[in-house]
Amino acid sequence: MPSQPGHDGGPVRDPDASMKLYIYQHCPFCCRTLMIRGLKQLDLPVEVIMEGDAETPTRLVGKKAVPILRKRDGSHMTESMDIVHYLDEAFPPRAITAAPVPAIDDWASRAFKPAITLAVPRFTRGRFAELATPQARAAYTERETRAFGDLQALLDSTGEQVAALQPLLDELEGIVPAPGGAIGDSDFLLFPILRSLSIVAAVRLGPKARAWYEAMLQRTGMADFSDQAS
Ligand SMILES: N[C@@H](CCC(=O)N[C@@H](CS)C(=O)NCC(=O)O)C(=O)O
Repeated sequence: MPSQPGHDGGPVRDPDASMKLYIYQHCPFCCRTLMIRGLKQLDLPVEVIMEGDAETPTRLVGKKAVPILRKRDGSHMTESMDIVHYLDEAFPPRAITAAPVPAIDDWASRAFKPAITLAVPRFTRGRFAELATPQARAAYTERETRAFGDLQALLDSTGEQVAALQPLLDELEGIVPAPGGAIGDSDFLLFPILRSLSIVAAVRLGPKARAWYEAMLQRTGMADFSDQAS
């Protein structure tokens, strides 16, 4: 991946070239690792593993899971929040300075499933590098059908699901942090949920959540999925 200029126009750090992040572009857990990469403006190479490619992750970490980080010493680690903390410590100064916000952590634990259930059938039809071949898309669709059931039925019940999500989005308006504040672990739980929801055209964030989300998009330099929302 080419270097991106620092957000302030300044130089971009050039960490040890042996480090590499393996992801799926749609994956909310991988999103956490891309957040820390963006917040710290790390010139850390990113490789997309194809859906259906069990061989690569199994060779690296003994199981089919992303995200994966290849560390400086050439060893590999999994678990998104462990990778976030590892990268934050490996490249000072620390980006994560705020304490966790229990109300956000609790909200995220309740909102994750309904949000991902709305996003997943759309992910299976999305433009993502990990789905670039018919075989990869078929493997992903099969994986998500195993996990979520009939994906077409989920699409057909979008209206009911969005209505059921609305109280959670209303609740978020009362607890979402002000935009631009100090970064904490809770941000890594909240942002991937809202970014996943960007692929769902019928979901409208409240004004406070939208302000926080758009500020975080800018701070991380990340794109979301709103250009392929349906
Ligand atoms: N607890 C893990 C969860 C990671 C996870 O569930 N990743 C999904 C992708 S969204 C995965 O690898 N699924 C297995 C597969 O691809 O078959 C983390 O936070 O990193």
